Amino acid sequence: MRHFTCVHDLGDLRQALAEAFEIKKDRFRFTELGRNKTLLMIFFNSSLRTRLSTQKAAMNLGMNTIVLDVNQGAWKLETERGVIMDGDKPEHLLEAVPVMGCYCDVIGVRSFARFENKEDDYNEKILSQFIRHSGRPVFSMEAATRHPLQSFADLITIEEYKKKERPKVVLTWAPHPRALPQAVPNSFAEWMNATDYEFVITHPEGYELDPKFVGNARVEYDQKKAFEGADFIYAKNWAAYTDPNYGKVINTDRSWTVDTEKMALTDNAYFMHCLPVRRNMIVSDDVIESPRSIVIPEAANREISAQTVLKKILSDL
Ligand code: AN0
Ligand code: CP
Repeated sequence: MRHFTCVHDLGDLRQALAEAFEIKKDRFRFTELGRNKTLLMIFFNSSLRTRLSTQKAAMNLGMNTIVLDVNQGAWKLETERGVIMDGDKPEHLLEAVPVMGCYCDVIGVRSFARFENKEDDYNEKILSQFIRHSGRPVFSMEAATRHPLQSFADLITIEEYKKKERPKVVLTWAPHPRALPQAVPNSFAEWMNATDYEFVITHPEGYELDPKFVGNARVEYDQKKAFEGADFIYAKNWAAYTDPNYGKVINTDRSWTVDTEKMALTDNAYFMHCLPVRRNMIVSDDVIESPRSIVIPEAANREISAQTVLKKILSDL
C-alpha cells in the first residue's frame, strides 16, 4: 500500500482485519520492519488518541517518529497558490511539504475540514497536496472528509464484540455546542458499507450526510425507532453538510442525547464513540460509564489499526 486515506486503500477488508488480529496477538513481531525508518506526524489540529496511538504503533514496528504541531512553533502556512504573501503567513505549503518529505520515510497528516469552502474540504485540498508534493507515502490521521484509522479501529472493535454474524449498527447524531466535521460519520459509514452488517443512520432533518458516504445505509429520522433492536450504538455529532448550512450548527436538541432510556430500546447494545466526548451533551454519564460502554477498548484499538496500516506501508516502501 502506498497511501492510506480511505477504506478502499486497504484492499481486501477481511484480510486486513485478519492482519490486525495477528498484530494484536503479538505487536512486537515486526520490530525489524521499521528499523531506520522515520515517521513524520503533522498535526494541523489537536489530538490525544491519534498522536499517542500512532506513535506507539510506529514504535512497535521499530520506527523513529517526529511529531510537528504546525500551529505551535512552525511557520504559519499559506495554502492558496497565487496569493501575494504580504500577510501573517511566512511560508507556503508548496515548499513546506517537500521539505518535510526530505526528513522522513512516511508522513501522517491531520487536517480537519475548515468549513470555509465546501469544495476545498470535500476535495481534500490539504491532504492531496501532501500526497502530490511530499514524495512519500501519506496516511490520513483525520482529514477533511474521513478518519480512516478511527473507522478501522471501530470495525476491529465491532468484530471483537459482536454476538451475531450480521449485527445491527446504528450511527446516531447527538448534540454538541460547536460545529464538528463530518469526517468521523462519513468514514464510519464508508467502512460499515464495506461490511455486510445491518447499518442505520439516524439524525434530525437537516443533518443529511453526503450521499456518497451514506451509500446503502437506511436513514431513519426517528432516533428511538432507529435504536430498536440495535447491537451497537455509535454516537457522534456533526455539523450540517447540505447547503446553505454547510459547516453550521442548526440544532442542539438535547432530546438526541444518548441516555439509559434510549439504550433500553436496543438489544442490550454496546455504546461506542471515537472520543473526545462531551458528557451529558452526546451521552449521559450513566451510559458512558455502563458495562456496555466500549469506548476505552475502542480507543485501545487505535494502536492496532495504526500498526496494521503502517506495516502495510512499510512492506511496500
Ligand atoms: C473531532 C471531530 O469531531 O472530527 C475529532 C474527533 C476524533 N472532534 C473534535 O474536534 C471535538
Ligand atoms: N478519536 C480521535 O481521533 O481522537 P483524537 O482527536 O484525540 O486523536
